[in-house]
Amino acid sequence: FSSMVSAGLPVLEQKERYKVGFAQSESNNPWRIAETKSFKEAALSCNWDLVYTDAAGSAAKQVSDVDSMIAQQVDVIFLPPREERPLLPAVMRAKSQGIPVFLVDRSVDAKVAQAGRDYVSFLGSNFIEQGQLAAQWLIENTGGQAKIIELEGTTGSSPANDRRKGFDDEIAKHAGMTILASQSGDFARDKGRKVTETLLQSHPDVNVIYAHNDEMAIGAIQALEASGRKAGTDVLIVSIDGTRDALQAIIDGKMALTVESSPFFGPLACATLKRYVGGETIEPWVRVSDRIFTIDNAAKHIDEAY
Ligand code: GZL
Repeated sequence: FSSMVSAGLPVLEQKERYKVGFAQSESNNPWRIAETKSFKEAALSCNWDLVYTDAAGSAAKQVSDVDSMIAQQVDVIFLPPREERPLLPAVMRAKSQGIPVFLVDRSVDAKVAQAGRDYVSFLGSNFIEQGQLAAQWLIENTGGQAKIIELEGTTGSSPANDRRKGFDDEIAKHAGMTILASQSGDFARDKGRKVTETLLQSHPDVNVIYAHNDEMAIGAIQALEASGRKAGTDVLIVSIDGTRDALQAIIDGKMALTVESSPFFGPLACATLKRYVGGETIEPWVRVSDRIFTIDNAAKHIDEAY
């Protein structure tokens, strides 16, 4: 019976149906919409009573959404913390109320909260590796010569922090590769377009754009074309996610590469919860593995994209 008590985490008793909270951060892009759909499908197939909230891009509202789930005494919470720090108190409050929290697709500041103690586990991709893969492809395909604009994701979010770290540390090893500017487009298409427009004014010599997600990359393509540049030839674009629009842009020769960052967390959440209630100790990081999409395989995978 000792396996049930894993490092002071709340214990969930076995029962027919669980009341499961999913506190979504926003629904402003295809990735978020695909993730939500995956959770709602999982709720049906996994016999959950799903309590769903949408914080509309506000970390503060996401905190109050989690608090309302605690008040409703859900059995478990799946949380994609919009930013690494503001959600920490809510994660701690859930634990103090005996509600296990699984972080999905984004994490919290590891210097403050620990998997296996404050929350059960982080289910998600390796964002540092995603940044490294994008950098390594560029190094191989530009001969180590590039003038780069970086479009960062949501400020303070773990994917933005880690995709920047993974990419920048790799690029720093090549003197011929310069990051001219790095600015947040908040993972949003139109902000990505606007930031690219502005940065093109101050860096007309740019020949590579690295976007932390496909939505901003698509926005960057719009800005490049509005400036009379040819996306894909005058400027190479590398990105992350693997959305349908990105795969189409690759097929059209406007984007060179996107590193997959799967949004389909529903089945993994269902399987991991089953393991947890079955008494297993869950590893602190349940890793999602990601593929790379280029002109060689984009057409083959576009039908599974979102
Ligand atoms: C990654 C996820 C990111 C996606 C973006 O797990 O947090 O948030 O890469 C989304 O498209 O906005």
